[in-house]
Amino acid sequence: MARLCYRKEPIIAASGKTAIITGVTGQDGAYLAAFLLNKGYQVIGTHRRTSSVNTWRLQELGVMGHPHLLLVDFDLTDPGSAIALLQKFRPDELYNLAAQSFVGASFDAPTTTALVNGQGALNLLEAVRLVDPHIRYYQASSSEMFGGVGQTPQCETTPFCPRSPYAVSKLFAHWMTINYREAYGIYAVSGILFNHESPLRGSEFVTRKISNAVARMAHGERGVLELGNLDARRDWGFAAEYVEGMWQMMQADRPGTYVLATGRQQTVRDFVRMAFSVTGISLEFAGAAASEVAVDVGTGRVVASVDPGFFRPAEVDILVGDASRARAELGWEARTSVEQICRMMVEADLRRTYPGAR
Ligand code: NDP
Ligand code: GDR
Repeated sequence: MARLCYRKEPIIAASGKTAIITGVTGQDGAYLAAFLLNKGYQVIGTHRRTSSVNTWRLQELGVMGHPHLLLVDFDLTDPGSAIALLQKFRPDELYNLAAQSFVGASFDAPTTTALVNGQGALNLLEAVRLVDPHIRYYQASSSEMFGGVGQTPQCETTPFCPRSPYAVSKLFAHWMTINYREAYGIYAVSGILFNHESPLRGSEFVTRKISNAVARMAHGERGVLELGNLDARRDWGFAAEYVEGMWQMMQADRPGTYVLATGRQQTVRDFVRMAFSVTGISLEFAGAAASEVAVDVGTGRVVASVDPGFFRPAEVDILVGDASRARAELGWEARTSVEQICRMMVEADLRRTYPGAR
């Protein structure tokens, strides 16, 4: 049962290495926990204190109850708690994945976003410096930091141009990571990851919102999928491969900054078309910008439409990455295409919506 994870003390794992993952209940946290457990790590996963911890992803990956996984509550915004966490567990590696990660929400909650994403990272870096500067630190940086730069593809030397409170908060954490590396010799790496998706993606993000709606409609639910900017272009990779890249960055001889991306770009409209095609529906798009709709060619029914309420105050039009450095120095490469990811997500949602479906 799930409560097995709430042991008071960890059991020493096979590799003898201990990793702390903040945000273990999120998409990447769950994949990374599974990956590290498989490598023989002792994993301490932190989550925020709530009345009921959100463990569905860890359960889907079958790692809840693993003897080498310990879940602990931790407040990222409290500097003393960061110090206590490291003093207690003395990890070899610390992966800071916890964040207010929804760009759209960061416009409504800029201060919380700054505190959790920005100061939270600084709290951990300070704790590393004070408790044990040999702890290796991974910072979950984001392609959103490139924002409106305009130049494509984006790589480690591309200038930043953040376009949301989320992106600004991540840029603060990114520069702090580099600063702690340079000023104190801490092994602190920053992974600038482009969008990565999976069946474990949160349902507010556009790919999962789409796969979820497609699955519901395939099972007969009526309704229209309402979306924001269909012209936004993103570089979508598979989350399970990106967490491997995080680990590879932490094993390199020297700490650095790395972009992980596929190098391909699609529009949100492309993803909508792809997702519906998994259930055999072909779409035709009609109308312009704020009033665009997607029509099921077979039935003539409108299945998706643009709702300007989902537009962001400042949009990022195009993000597409160049992961050459990661390929050359780490041997990391994205292997799964966006078409495969999209199919995987729709099929998982079909199963979840009506268990027993394919
Ligand atoms: P998720 O949103 O799936 O997970 C975020 C995690 O952070 C969850 O465990 C969540 O907990 C936790 N969290 C949220 N708010 C707080 C808070 N106030 N205090 C403590 N913990 C909190 O994100 P992903 O797994 O997709 O992303 C992981 C990291 O990588 C994030 O930092 C994200 O910004 C960054 N990133 C993600 C990319 C992507 O495409 N997925 C690309 C680039 C960077 P709870 O479960 O309780 O909500
Ligand atoms: P993003 O992901 O903002 O890139 O951040 P999201 O899936 O939210 O948006 C991608 C693009 O789709 C457009 N869009 C919509 N987005 C959402 N969520 N809902 C809609 O209805 C909708 N319609 C169109 C958005 O405007 C945007 O252009 C993700 C997060 O994981 C971040 O934490 C991470 O840092 C970046 O990816 C890289």
